[in-house]
Amino acid sequence: MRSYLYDNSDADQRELHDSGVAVSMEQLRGLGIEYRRLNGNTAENLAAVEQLCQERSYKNRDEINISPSLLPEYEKKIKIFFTEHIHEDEEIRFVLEGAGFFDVRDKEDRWVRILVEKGDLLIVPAGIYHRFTLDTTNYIKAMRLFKEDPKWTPINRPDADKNQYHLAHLQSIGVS
Ligand code: KMT
Ligand code: NI
Repeated sequence: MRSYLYDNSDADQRELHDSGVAVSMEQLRGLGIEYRRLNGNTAENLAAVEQLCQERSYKNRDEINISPSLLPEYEKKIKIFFTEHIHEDEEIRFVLEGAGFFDVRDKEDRWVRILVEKGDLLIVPAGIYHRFTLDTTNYIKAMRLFKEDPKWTPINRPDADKNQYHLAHLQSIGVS
């Protein structure tokens, strides 16, 4: 995991877009982002995932393979993932293979780019504007954790500007 301010250049979304300004774990926590590094063996990692699910009452999980050949309707999905949106539930992702970028909005509404790689578990809070892209290797395999009834429907900007989960998120990070 590595995070930094996005450079806002017009280059391919899959490039690093590293502005050179690092964003610390502390700053990420200030945005409501949680992060765990799971670098044990498969059994140890699964045990850690089980524990997290118990703590948060998560009942279900699945695995998604994102690559041009593995994901049905790849082009369409990639566009949806990279369109700025919120969810009314947190988004927990554990990277099993490959890599990708989650971009999240900071307190000044700038993009913070978070590189996630194998072994990284990221919790994106409900209500935060974000988006996702693969990197130039074009492959990620991730476990998605969800409650019984996940509210994962993306709500795009600006439709979510007045959404109660978005407003609650802004208040929780001290912006409102
Ligand atoms: C999402 O909701 O943006 C995703 O599930 C992205 C793929 S998971 C690495
Ligand atoms: Ni999302």
